[in-house]
Order: sequence, then structure tokens, then C-alpha cells
Amino acid sequence: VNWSDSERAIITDIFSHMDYDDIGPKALSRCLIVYPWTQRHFSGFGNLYNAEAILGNANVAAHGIKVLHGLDRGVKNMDKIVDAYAELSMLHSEKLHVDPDNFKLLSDCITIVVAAKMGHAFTPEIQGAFQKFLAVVVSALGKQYH
Ligand code: HEG
Repeated sequence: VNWSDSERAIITDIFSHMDYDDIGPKALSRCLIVYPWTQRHFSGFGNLYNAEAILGNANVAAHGIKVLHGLDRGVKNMDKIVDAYAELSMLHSEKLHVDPDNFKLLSDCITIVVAAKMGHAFTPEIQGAFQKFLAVVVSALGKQYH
């Protein structure tokens, strides 16, 4: 993957201002509500009966923050993203059995929540760089599946 200077600057900038504690819970809960089959991996998280329960679930919120911080290794290793996600890819494949299609769904939820927060500042150029970054991470997360 080739990154232009402007793409690198945009990614660094977005993550340096990222409000993990806000965006993480919103993105994961949105994923669980919009794509309810993703709930099957979180049966240990307690009440996920409806949107309100999911939005108010502290386990979902905590895991959302953890997952969003999972993007940090990509930001710090933009030139070796596949290596940076080898271990997480193995975990999601071999141990958690998460269908890799779901990575894309969660990444789209992250995009939507970041866009809603940034408003007009989320220009097409910024969206392009951000979605490119997420697409590379999603692809890397799928690399250890066979
Ligand atoms: Mg995953 C654990 C990152 C998508 C289900 N996920 C984790 C962990 C990280 C992470 C950093 C903690 C790993 C550890 O404890 O060592 N996840 C991560 C990223 C993305 C992603 C970056 C995609 C952008 N995860 C994802 C999706 C699902 C899922 C789509 C299910 C639909 N993740 C999942 C589960 C766990 C993790 C079930 C273990 C939760 C637990 O039991 O604590």
C-alpha cells in the first residue's frame, strides 16, 4: 500500500484528536444494532435485547473502546499493516471465529460515527484517506483466515 504525505497527515491528525471513549462505544453499539448477527460473539456481555439496552451496556462500551484502540497499531505501523495485525487476525479467526465480513461492517460504523462527530470537517478528501486506512486494516485482519 502506498500512502501519500497528505493521507499520512490526515490519518495522524484524525487519531491524534480521536475521542476513543465516545467513538468506540458508539461505533460498536451501532454495529450490534444495525447488524444484529454480530451480537452472537458477545453473549457474555449481558443484556443486548434492544437498541436501548445495547447503547446502555457497559461491557459493549468498554469493548468498543478496546476495539477502537486496536486501530492504533495500524496508525503507528502504516508501512507494515499486515504484520501489525497478524496476531489480531489469528485471534479473530482461530479463537473467536468472527466472520471476516464483519470487520468491514464495523469499520463502516466507525466511519459513520466519526463523520457525525466531525461534521463539515469530514471532507471527501478526509473520508477517502480514512476509509482507505480502514480498508487496509480490514484486509490485514482477514489475512490469517484460511
Ligand atoms: Mg475484535 C477482541 C480489535 C472487529 C469480536 N478485538 C478484540 C481485541 C481487539 C480487537 C484489540 C482485544 C484482543 C485481546 O484481548 O488481545 N476487532 C478489533 C478490530 C476490529 C475488530 C480492530 C475491526 C475494526 N471484533 C471485531 C468484530 C467482531 C469482533 C467485527 C465481531 C462481530 N473482538 C471480538 C471478540 C473479542 C474481540 C468477541 C473478544 C472479546 C472478549 O471476550 O473480551
